[in-house]
Amino acid sequence: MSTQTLFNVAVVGATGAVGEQILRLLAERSFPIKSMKLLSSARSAGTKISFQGRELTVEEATPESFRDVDIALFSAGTDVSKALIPHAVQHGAVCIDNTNAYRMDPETPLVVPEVNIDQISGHKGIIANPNCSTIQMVAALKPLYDRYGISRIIVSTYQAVSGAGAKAINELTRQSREILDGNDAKPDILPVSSLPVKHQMAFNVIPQIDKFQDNGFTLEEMKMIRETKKIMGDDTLEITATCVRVPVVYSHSESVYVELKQDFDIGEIKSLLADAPGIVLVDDPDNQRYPLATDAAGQNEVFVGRIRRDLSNSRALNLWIVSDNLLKGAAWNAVQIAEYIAIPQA
Ligand code: NAP
Ligand code: 3JN
Repeated sequence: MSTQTLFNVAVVGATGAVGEQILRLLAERSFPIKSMKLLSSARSAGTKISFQGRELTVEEATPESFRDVDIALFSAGTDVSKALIPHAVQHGAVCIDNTNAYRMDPETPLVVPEVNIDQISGHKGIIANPNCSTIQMVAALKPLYDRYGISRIIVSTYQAVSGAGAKAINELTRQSREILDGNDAKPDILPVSSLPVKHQMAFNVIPQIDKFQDNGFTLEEMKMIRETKKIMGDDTLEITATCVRVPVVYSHSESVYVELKQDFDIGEIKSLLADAPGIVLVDDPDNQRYPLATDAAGQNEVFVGRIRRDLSNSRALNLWIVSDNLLKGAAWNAVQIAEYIAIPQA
């Protein structure tokens, strides 16, 4: 009889929107846990969270929190990851980082299991989870990349407010009520940036996610561009992105134009996607069936539809890609990686 190895696990950002989903998934999937440590800032230290039927107390995350931790999942922002991950690694923990802190570090694998799980074997204590908008796009495009090659991608995103954290969800709800009650909506959080200018999110569309860079793109757009090239292992890929916040609570949607390197058959494209791991094909225009944010919310998969050959370029196609940004875009991708580390694969 084989005995399963159990792990001391820490979740940093346990009180946040992503941390909550990580805890739910670890419990639901019976992750092999010896002990669980819930970490946050000093603000939430002392909060009680129920995990696998036990009430655990949240502790403030400090460099010493990682003594005896085997696997640490970080989703408390880039600054926290930069400050604490080196200590966690020094204490021997394998860190799965949901933030931008180490994604482009050449020593750190940037992993979407369906695309490049082979990369994790080279980790040096840190494995980075890509940005949510990147994850769902590369998961859907990988089968096409492998079969035909991809030369160019043009993506426009329609991102849910939950991508900006629990406070942004509250902001959309509050503003929607204010407007429906006939009052002015008071902008407070979005767009999240260091500048004091804020915009109404309810009944609006904001073409800014994260701060602007010197080249006129936002950081979210640059994350998509750089991360996609790193994950695909292809610096020659031409990519442009426009990232937009929409008044949706869960699931990011993306309109993606892709130029392939070879001629293709649209039926074969659909079959490839229907058979791809983690992808659900929803493409039945006759019956008005296509991926919807509301249907993807709460699901781990990436949903793809509206697949059609481009009218201006016969080697290009257009797709609509939708996935729950807190799940495949963050928590589920991280838990998948944790399972690859912890559980011997068949
Ligand atoms: P959130 O709902 O605002 O939660 C933030 C979490 O971080 C809370 O648990 C908070 O604890 C904790 N935290 C904040 N400052 C801290 C500190 N100094 N030390 C320790 N913990 C601290 O945000 P979220 O949506 O869960 O996102 C959290 C982070 O995950 C983001 O900043 C981002 O880096 C990453 N993320 C990644 C993706 C992705 O695309 N893969 C998607 C979403 C988020 P308190 O309760 O004490 O404030
Ligand atoms: O806004 C979204 O929809 C996704 C946001 C992701 C995010 C938010 C704050 C900080 C990130 C990220 O994952 O890239 C970060 C960050 O880690 O820098």
